[in-house]
Amino acid sequence: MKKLLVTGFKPFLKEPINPSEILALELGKRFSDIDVLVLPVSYERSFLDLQRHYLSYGPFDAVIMIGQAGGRNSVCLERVALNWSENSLQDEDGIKLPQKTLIDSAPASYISDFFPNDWKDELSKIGATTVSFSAGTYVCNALYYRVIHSLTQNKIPALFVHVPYLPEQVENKPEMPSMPLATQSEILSALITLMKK
Ligand code: PCA
Repeated sequence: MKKLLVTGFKPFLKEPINPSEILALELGKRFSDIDVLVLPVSYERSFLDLQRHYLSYGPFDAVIMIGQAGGRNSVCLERVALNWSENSLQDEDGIKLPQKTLIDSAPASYISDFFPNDWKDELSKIGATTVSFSAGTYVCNALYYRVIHSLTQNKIPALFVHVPYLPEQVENKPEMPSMPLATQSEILSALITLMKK
């Protein structure tokens, strides 16, 4: 039986909820054998919290990190973790990273190549799912990069998954796409089942 660590993020930027937190907690109830962690939207503390859990309760066979990507209309399997920060937004600690590499003298990117493109097709039968080539340049990408570089070192699968807004988050944003929680949850559950195989 494979042991998975699944993480979500707290709400950020004045949003009252973050679907990734709700999903992580729900998945923890659905799969009694996975470890679940909800992380602060902090460059430093998100990594430190994940690292502490990983080293204290491992070894793990895979890590799935979930985050919200408002504006996207599909669940995005992130193929690339980029060694770059460039974002005008502060994190919840008030930190704004300079426009530079996240880790000096480290590879420009890591590619999560363990999952075949077929997974996207299989998950798309449940709801819109795509393979994305940019996890952005904010806290999610920074976490993804540091987890692969410093923890998993590509020895076990690590995957970042960005999810759209929930319908209640876009009630006053008519142009914004969203996806019901039940659909997001079914896609993530199917993904976990694929990763456990
Ligand atoms: N999404 C942000 C950070 C936390 C989250 O859920 C991001 O995409 O970087």
